Amino acid sequence: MAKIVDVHSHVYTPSYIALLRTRKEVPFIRTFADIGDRLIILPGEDESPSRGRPVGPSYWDINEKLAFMDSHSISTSVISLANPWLDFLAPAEATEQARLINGELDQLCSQHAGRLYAFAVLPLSATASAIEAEIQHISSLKHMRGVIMGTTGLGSGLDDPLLDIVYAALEKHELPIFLHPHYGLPSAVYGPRADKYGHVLSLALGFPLETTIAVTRMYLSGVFDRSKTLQVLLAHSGGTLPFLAGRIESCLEHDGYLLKEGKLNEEKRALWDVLRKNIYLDAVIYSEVGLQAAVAASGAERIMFGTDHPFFPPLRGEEEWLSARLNRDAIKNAFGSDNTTANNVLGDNAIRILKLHT
Ligand code: 5CU
Ligand code: ZN
Repeated sequence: MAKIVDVHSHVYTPSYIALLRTRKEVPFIRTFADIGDRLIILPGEDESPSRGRPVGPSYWDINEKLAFMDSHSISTSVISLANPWLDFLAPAEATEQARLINGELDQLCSQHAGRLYAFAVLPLSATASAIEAEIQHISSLKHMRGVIMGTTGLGSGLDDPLLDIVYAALEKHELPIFLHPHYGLPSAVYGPRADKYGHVLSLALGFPLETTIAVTRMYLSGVFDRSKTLQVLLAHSGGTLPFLAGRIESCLEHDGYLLKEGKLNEEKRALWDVLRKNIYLDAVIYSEVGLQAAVAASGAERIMFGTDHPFFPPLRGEEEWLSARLNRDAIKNAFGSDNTTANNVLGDNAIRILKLHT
């Protein structure tokens, strides 16, 4: 029986939930008289008629995570704090919370050894050297297999040269970045009737485009030319990066300004090379078409199954989560009778890449 490993699985730890309950501004949890507890995290969500999403124990109770894993034949999950992580906290509080939450995550993994590993969280509002110190600490925790990061970096994005010492520390400790969206696109692009479309535009398009832009900026700024062994796991199969990589390369090769500035020299690695050596992609794409693009871009040996649990719960009380089934079916359909490759994507790649069960 293939081992299924979920590399995209979130928790809000008890201390983070307590923090969200104290807040009055996004992100926060509030109890409404008519609709109960709501998790309001996305920009502008406090003003939208949908009032975020219902929130309950599946977001924080590890027994619910384990029950979900059991009912979906998932043997191991690599859990990560969900968005917006510590991005909204002042530096001192972010630093303190990162230490606390990483300890909570590591302890949860210890209590369920072999079933849970984690991606740690970083205090990104703090200085690069405070972040570097937390990376050093994370590397001493037994169950940490990388760090989850949003797209803002130290405030001006992941192409910020000040992040080079963070990337170098992650390379040194062989900790991959799990790059995950949160902010989407400016709300104006969704138009004046966006409220009528629920969360569809921001989650289906805003999230993947945010990831695509963030990693393309990293690439264009030369992060992967300087940090040649940095590993980045892109959420949602890389947003649209696999599909757009050719266009990004072509625009680069046709840019007269960059040529004049000497930026198109031999040191500039091809995006295709970065995709095959520095990028891992989760398989959270819900269709064979998207998965095939991910495989074509990075190779099946760099793709890992995920669910995004506890987001996207079934709306009609079904036991099987549609989100998990679609991602599993996409793998089955993409690889047909090639069970070895399907099993690699379902679990064996994650075991090898993230050094699970060691
Ligand atoms: O449903 C959502 O808003 C989300 C979210 O915020 N983060 C995530 O990872 N998936 C879905
Ligand atoms: Zn997610």
